[in-house]
Formats: sequence, C-alpha cells, structure tokens
Amino acid sequence: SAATDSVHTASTKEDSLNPISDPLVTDIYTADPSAHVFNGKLYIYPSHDIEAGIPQNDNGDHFDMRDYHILSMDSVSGSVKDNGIALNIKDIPWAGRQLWAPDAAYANKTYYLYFPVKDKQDIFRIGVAKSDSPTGPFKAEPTPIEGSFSIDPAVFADSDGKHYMYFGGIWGGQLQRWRSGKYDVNSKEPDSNEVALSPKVARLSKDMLHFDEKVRDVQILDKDGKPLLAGDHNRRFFEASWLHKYDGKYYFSYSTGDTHYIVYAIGDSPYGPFTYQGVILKPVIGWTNHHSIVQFKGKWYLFYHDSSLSGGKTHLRSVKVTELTHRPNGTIETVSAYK
Ligand code: FUB
Repeated sequence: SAATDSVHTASTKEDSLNPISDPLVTDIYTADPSAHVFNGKLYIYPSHDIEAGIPQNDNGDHFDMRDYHILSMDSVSGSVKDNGIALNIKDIPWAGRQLWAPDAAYANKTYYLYFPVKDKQDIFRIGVAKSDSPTGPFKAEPTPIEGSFSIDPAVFADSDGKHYMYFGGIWGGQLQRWRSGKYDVNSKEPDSNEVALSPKVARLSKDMLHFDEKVRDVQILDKDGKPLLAGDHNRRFFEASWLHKYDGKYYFSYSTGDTHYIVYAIGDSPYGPFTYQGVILKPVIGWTNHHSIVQFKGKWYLFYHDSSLSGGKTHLRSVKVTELTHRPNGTIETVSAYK
C-alpha cells in the first residue's frame, strides 16, 4: 500500500525528515510508551529495546527485549529521569523470551506493572508485578494472569475506580491463534471480506491480579455500524491498544500495524462498541507505531516512538512526546511526527 511504501521510503531517507520532537532519553533505546500521572508526576512505562542480533521477521523475533526501565518527568519540557531496571526477565519465573509493551496502574496503595512475555512454550501471556513505588523495583507474580493471552496490555482506570485491561495483537502478537478460544498454532487471520479480529477487554478484580469476568471482544464499527473487515488494513486493529476518556466519551486507539497508523474510535462505554473516527498519528520512521494518550496539568499529550535516533532500525526505537488536540466536536487533530 502507499502507506507501507512511504514508511519504507522514510526509513531509508530519515535525514530528510525533521522530527517534531526529540527522544526523551538517548543513552538507551525505548519504545511503546505507556504514560500515566501518579502523585502529580509523569511516569512513562516503555519497552527497552536492545540489539539482540536476531534477524527481522513477521513474528517480531528481532524484538528480543529483556528488562524494563521506567522514565519520570516533573514537566513535559523538563528533564527526564531513567530510574534504572524495574523488572528483569530472569526474575519472572514463567517467562521465556520477548518482554514487549508494558503498562501500569495504581490501586490498593500499590503500583502494578502489566507486561506481555512469551512463556516457556513460546506462547505470549500477560503477567503482573507489584511495587510500593511507581518506578519499582517490581516483583512478578509466580504465574501469568489466568485467562490472559497475546500482547500489549493497556489498563484504563475509569472515574468510578474500576480498572479494565485491553490487550491483543495479531501476527507476532499471536491473537489469530486464539480464534477458537484455545491456542492453535495453525489458526490464521480471517479472510479479507470477513470481520477483522477484535482486540480484547476484561475488567480487573479489586486485587488487580486477575480478570474479574470472561474476556470480551472490543467491537470496532464503521460509521454505518458495520464491524471493520480484516481486509481493511488502513483501519482494522493490529496491536497497541489504549483507552482514554474525554468529555464523558471513551476513546479506544490502536495501531493498524502493516499500514503503520495510530487510529481511534469513540464509544459510550469502556466495553464499546467503538465507532471508527480517523488517524491520530501518521506513520513514523520504523515499522511499528505505538502510543499512549494522557492528560497532564490541563493539557493532553501523545507519547509515541520512532526509529530516527538509530537511523531507521525498526527494533531500536526512542520514545517521544508531543501535544494532542481534541477539537470542540471531540475529534482529534492528526499528528505528523515530521515537519
Ligand atoms: O515492542 C514490541 C512490540 O512492537 C509491541 O508489543 C508492539 O506494540 C510493537 O510496538
């Protein structure tokens, strides 16, 4: 597609693109930034990209990350602190490989770090780790969250104190292998004219360690109320779920993966259904696009990543931030990461 071509062109011509924002940190590579405000401060929970020397493939084997570093900021334009290793893969008893995009939440006077990692059978599950501090160190629970699968957990705290986890990702994220409700290594994506695979949602228990209900599909509809189709690569869900609430509405945003957009859909409940609206962030340098949206000191921000610092290496990314604008009618202004 044109979007794929343009992003591939972009990643070989990164010198001609002028980023609108700088990496938050430059001494390590970071990606998939999940931003939260705890106690009036901004905390960013990113993946920690490394050069593991594994060739690139459609399963994402080249993303072979092994620990997390949490970043903190008192102000968006001020200094960024790297708080060191918060959780190492070797301290997760059930983990095999690939520590991917995490998220965090606060409840019960405790901070919870949620993370996807392949178990020893090479199946992605979602784990949780606890700490007294937003920056860790975090201690992992001995087993993954029961009933969890696939990748990219995003935990949304609603105004009534309930927490919901959104998750899932196709291709390397293995969501297509769960179509029957059980893991099937041979299960494929639906045909182009069939309904696309849905991201998942489940309310969390009060102890924040379990799903409190059966996992549900998150329905994403077009403006006519029809579910998006699997062949609609410019709009269908791929990975990188995020949920924010604005003016009483629920905004579900995500990456379209192989067309490289961050897009969004609006609904009236944390469960959806959500109606597709448009693009939040255009393709960035590098294959993946992954973001979060947070309100801080009265303004809205989009945290995202790109591979400009590494000269276009897709598995060596850097997290960045820019302001996000909701128009008076509730729609979001599209961001381009380059001038
Ligand atoms: O960082 C590894 C994976 O790449 C994430 O889990 C996806 O969302 C994509 O950004």
